[in-house]
Amino acid sequence: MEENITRIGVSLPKNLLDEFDLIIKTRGYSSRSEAIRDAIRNYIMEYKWLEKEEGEIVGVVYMIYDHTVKGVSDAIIDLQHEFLNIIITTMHIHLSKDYCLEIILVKGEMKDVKNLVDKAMAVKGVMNVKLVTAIKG
Ligand code: NI
Repeated sequence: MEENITRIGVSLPKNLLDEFDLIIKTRGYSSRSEAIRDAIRNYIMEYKWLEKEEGEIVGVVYMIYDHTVKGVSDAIIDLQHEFLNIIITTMHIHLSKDYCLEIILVKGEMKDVKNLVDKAMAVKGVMNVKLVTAIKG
């Protein structure tokens, strides 16, 4: 069945697109549009999953960021102080000359964890934020 298709124009940094193209080629996508549709579906699914969860959880928040972006390290520290009631511990790994990985162990209400994740995603210089929940109850 043919879906209603809308065309959109998107501006992307070249290196981001190059990397995306490389991945979709490896995964065997026949077109970039198809891969982008899948990526958007995953993004929506992940968001909805986070929306639905309630109650107390134990989880790990991973975030990758470029520490050379002005203010990003301070913003991440400020954020963690804001959420100190749900943060058990934090591990920082220097991935490369520019990139850092922050692993935050959290325990608390899902809505608070989600709030932390949303705010982390909005920090300029943060490239990727993932939440993996270990226990939900
Ligand atoms: Ni670092």
